[in-house]
Amino acid sequence: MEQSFIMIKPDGVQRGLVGEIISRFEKKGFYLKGMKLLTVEKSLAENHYADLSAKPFFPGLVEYIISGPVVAMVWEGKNVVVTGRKIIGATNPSDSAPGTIRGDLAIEVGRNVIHGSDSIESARKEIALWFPEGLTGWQSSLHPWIYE
Ligand code: DAT
Ligand code: MG
Repeated sequence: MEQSFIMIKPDGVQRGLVGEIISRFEKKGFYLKGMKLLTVEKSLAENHYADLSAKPFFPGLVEYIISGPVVAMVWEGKNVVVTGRKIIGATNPSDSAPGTIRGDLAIEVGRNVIHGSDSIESARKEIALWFPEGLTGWQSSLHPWIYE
């Protein structure tokens, strides 16, 4: 089934939003397939955001991501990449709808509390980058209550 890489950024961890954020994905019906708390190496942050390396905000973005521990996760489910982005909300919290994570919990684009993969292809790359050790396999017994 489809998977997405979701990361609670250092501000989300410092602000005590880990449980709140995980809850939103859990309650939706997505399955947690990988999770770890880690302090990010600069090279990993630069690699993760390589597509943005020419942007003026890139150095600040990398400093932010390495400024404290993050929670790296893999969530699984039907359309989890696109639906995960909807749950997260628009990149700039000024534009994120109320009810979304960024719309409810963040104010500035440079402190927007969470990352989510933007396509199935980037999810595949990001999961390989952040979980080179692989994932623990398990199946939720709730499956028939969530999917018809
Ligand atoms: P998203 O995180 O919604 O996928 P993105 O991939 O375009 O957005 O950018 C990655 C992160 O970079 C984003 O979460 C916050 C930061 N960022 C993006 N645009 C920015 C801007 N104009 N100024 C400052 N930070 C920005
Ligand atoms: Mg992105």
